Amino acid sequence: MVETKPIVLVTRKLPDVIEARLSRDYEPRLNPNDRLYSSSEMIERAAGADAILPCHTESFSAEILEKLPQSVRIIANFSVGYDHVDTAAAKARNIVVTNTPDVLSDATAEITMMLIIGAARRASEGERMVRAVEWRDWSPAFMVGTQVTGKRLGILGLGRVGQVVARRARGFDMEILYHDEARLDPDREAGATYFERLEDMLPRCEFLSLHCPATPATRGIISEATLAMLPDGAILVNAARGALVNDQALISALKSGKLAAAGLDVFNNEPNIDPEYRALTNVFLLPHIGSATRETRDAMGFRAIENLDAFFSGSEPVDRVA
Ligand code: 8YV
Repeated sequence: MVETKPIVLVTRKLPDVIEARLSRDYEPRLNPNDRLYSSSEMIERAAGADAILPCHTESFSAEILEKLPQSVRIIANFSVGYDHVDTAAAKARNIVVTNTPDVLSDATAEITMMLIIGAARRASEGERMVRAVEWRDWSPAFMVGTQVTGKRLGILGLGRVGQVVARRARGFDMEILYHDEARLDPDREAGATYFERLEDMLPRCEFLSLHCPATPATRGIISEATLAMLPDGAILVNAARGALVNDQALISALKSGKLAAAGLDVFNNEPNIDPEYRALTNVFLLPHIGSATRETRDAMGFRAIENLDAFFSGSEPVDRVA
């Protein structure tokens, strides 16, 4: 008897090795040209599919989930963040949702360190100046930035990525402070100082790095009020989600000099970011590439497939989030 393979709608072009593995055990509907599907196109393409393997670029709001064909039983995300999925609505429709934690922590922590150093040492400004043939001389005051070594780094959300960032930052002799919903056990805390209240930590943060998910409780957590609590000349970095930040508040703090600089890999409304960021010299900008290494993208794909394998073999996917 020939067993039918589950049909998986793959919304984006994935690494070849992942698509090959999917083709072995599933009937994938691939997107070889990596065209961004509109929601209605995605819904159409999902007709008869058992699973969807999307990226954070696809939205699964309650309205979209409502319109998905009944055949779809699992959304196995190729991402650790799942703020693009309304998990309550997925549960209500009996659709299992999984993510890909752990495998992208190192890559995202690398980008975070790049943001910290790039923002502090004025990497964008310097790079642009050299390329534009505007580098004319040198003086003791030329391109002076903020030293990273030995500074206090506040981490908002000491989860998987936050803990790796803390380890890497300790390599720069940084002192680690953190705020999270609850204090971690001493092993994972590794000497970091816990603050139960964010407002108690912020005044001590020479650097602040965001590593919490975007949820109703954290959206816009970086606001005029919280930015005002940072010491003058602090540096903010964000490799988590743009939704954590109120753009107008951050842009004002960068313009006024309240913040010396910011390093941003994620934004509200990507890729159509607030255009004011582009004109600021004290912000180091990257296009959401936290997990963009060959090793990590492969690992994310395999992790998503592990979740599909578990689901279709009747076990509980290890990364089930809804
Ligand atoms: C990915 C991310 O590039 O995994 C996440 O949550 O933000 C990124 O690292 C993207 O989400 C892949 O879908």
